[in-house]
Amino acid sequence: MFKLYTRPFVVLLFIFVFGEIKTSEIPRPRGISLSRLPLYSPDRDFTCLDGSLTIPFLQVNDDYCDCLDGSDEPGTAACPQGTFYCTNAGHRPINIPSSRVNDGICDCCDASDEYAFPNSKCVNNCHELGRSARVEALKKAELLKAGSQIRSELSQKGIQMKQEKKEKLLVLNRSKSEAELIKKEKEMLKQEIEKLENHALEKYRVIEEEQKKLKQDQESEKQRKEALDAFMAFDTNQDGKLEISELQTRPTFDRDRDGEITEQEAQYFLDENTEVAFEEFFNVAWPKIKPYHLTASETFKPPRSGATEADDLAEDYEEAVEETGDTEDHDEEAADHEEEEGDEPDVEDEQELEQPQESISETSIEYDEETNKLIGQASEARKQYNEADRVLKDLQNELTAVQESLEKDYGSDEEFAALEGQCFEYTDREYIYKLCPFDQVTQQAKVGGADTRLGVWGGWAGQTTRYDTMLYSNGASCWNGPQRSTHVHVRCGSESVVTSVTEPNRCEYLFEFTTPAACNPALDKTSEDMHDEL
Ligand code: MAN
Repeated sequence: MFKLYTRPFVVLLFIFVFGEIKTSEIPRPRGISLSRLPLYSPDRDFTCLDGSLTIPFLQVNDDYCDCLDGSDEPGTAACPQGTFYCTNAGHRPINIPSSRVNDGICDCCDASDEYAFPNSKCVNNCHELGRSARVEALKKAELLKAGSQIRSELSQKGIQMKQEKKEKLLVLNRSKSEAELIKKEKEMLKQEIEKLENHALEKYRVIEEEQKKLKQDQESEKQRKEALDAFMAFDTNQDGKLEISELQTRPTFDRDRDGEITEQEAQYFLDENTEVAFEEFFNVAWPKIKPYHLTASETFKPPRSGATEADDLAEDYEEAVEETGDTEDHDEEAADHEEEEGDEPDVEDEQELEQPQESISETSIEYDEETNKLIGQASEARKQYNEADRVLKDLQNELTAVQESLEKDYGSDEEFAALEGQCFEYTDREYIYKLCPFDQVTQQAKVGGADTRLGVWGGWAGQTTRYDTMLYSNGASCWNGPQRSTHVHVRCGSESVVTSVTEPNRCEYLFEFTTPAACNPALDKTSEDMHDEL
């Protein structure tokens, strides 16, 4: 026996070859379907289908509405809530609101809704329409047949992929536990050796401190000598004090370069004093004088062509100021820079770790053989620890990816799984769109530029059936609007391809996508329609 309900294409073939089963020849009241015929029996009174009233059968279709549900007037427009059944022999029967009966507009292809006007323009074209509908249905059934074959293969592949992922998850979990142990072990080794390394470096820290201090002392001695030389040179009367008049003789202090050094100009360099002895000079006057002094002496450069004297002075001044290293701004910049570097990713931290924990000196300390050996061993231990840490992180990432993938819904039979990892493009006049199922949707202007994300995988959002629409949400923000999002209609087709892209609302996109994965005979609408007709 035929299992008609599971083989729609066989049914269609049958109908196509032998023609439709004629249901129109059985007499029945106008406007009712064959299935309701037993409810309308002329040899007894009629009970409204909602049970509210029983009336003589003669009152059925008498163009007067008796029943609240309109069931006594299936063939007239008398009841506002009634429905009229068009048999449409040769094509599909339909129900129309009975208000459309005899309204001068052809609604049924068999013209049965316009019976009051025998000369109306309505003609019965059900056979013609039915024929082309059946050809269409046949084509669709063939597509469904071929597609469902591929769907089964895709489903098998999906099931296998899922199984493989489950197995991979087990392996990864085992590897992760091992990697955690290794990391712990490496961490302990590192800590042990670093302890020894630190201990060995301890004595060098003292030496380094001493060296540093010595260097600082030398440097401040140099500064002081430099200041003293300048003081003695400016103190022309050699009285151990620097006075305004002594500065006024030197063009270096002509700040406004007008050829004259006023008392105010000179006083500025003495920090508003009238005279200063060396200590005061060193503390308050020298920091002001030094940049000008350096400009006028060793850092002086001949003017560049095109540059004004003022430009040159400003440049020389800046260089000199930098050399003195006493401007707050510069210190702040350096601090900012260091902070930025502090935000750098792990790579740098790792590199740092490979160095001895605290750098002893960039300069001249030489470690003894034992210390060098310990530094080498500690550096190797840090390297191994970092490597173990990296392996663990990689495993964790892989594990998360497999877990996430296992949680995704690839269809009732895993039939959509194989689409993941592929991308499907569609180009219109302005943009190239890319659908990467279960991942994201992007848009790129044809003229180039960066991709705009139109959404990331957000799940299935079908209304009729769960798997007929995909949703991609949380895309790039729309200017002055919401985040972009995309709905993808998924339909049965012989191959996986995006057939159209539209933007029904600003920043809301609609893709039409066909794929054999959606050729599910269990959900086919055509087969249901054909059953109706039968
Ligand atoms: C871009 C594209 C369009 C979108 C506008 C909104 O031009 O993403 O699809 O409508 O931005 O401003």
